[in-house]
Amino acid sequence: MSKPSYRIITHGNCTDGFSSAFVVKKYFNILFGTQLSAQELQKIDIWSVKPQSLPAIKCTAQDLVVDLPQPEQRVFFWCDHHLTTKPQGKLPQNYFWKAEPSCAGYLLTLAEERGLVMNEELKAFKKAIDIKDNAEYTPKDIEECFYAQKDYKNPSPLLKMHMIDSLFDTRDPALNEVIFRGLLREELGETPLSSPVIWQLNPLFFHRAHLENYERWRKHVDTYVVYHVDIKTVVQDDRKVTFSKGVADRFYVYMKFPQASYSVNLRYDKEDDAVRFGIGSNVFHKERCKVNIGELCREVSEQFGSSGSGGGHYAVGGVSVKTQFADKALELILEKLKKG
Ligand SMILES: [Mn+2]
Repeated sequence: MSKPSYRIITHGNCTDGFSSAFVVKKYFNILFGTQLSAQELQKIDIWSVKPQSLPAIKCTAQDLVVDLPQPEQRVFFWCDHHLTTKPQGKLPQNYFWKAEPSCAGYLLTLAEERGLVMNEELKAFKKAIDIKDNAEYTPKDIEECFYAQKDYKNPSPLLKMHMIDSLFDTRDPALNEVIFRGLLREELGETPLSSPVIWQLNPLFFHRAHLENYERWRKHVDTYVVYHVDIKTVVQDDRKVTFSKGVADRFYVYMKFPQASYSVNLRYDKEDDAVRFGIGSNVFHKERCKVNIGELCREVSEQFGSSGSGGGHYAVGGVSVKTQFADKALELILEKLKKG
């Protein structure tokens, strides 16, 4: 009888989702005490999905679900770190949840408990993905990762993770998916920072395009972004413009309005006929965040969206609401942020 073939289901289009799948595949034998051969490890399939699409997948007992909500079916392994997926009560064996900065970092900790030796590269990778997924940037980090640099001779691990992210954060969803899954299906190095298959694609080209797109976006957003002094909140309502330019730089508003506590952005999502909200607290001043934004997003989704369409972390979150309720949802969000 052939051994079961495993499948890793991870958060698509996301560096932490990518890194989580990477860690699980690379350190599979350490994590699970198995002795799969290189060939068997190679056969592990990788799926990338949006959190809201997970229920549509029929998961099996050979699935490993990472950086995503708990699936309905019993799976081989589940690991997440989002506040909104916090489980109630005791978890079954091989299920893990902890409020860690990143899922990939949490997985590395689990692997370390099972014998993985954290060398310098692994530590640098963990630190970078923790900063990136939990938005723990300093203004200097932002300067390095979101604005063009004089040269790229010595990129920091954090900048390298941004370059990798640029590979599957292009404006072409099909390309993103092909690259995201394709890279993870190849033979992996110790971490993404040193995986030959990733660097063969020359991420710097993708990153430079990304930076150019950030610049176009910043110039365009300057024409309609609004700062509400009384709520200390920046509102970027993309419904006000008929087109978008470039690629969103989600930290720009805090470079432009350093006095802000929160920012809210909203855009119409044609594909789902819904309005997608992103809410965040000032990334450089998280101490100003007095509202549990992940909770707020969940609340908003229950009132104006569908359950499961909203969530996130304490200081950042997202929610999708029905188009006709978008103004009401914005009103509620601003009211809550004002009180907070
Ligand atoms: Mn994550």
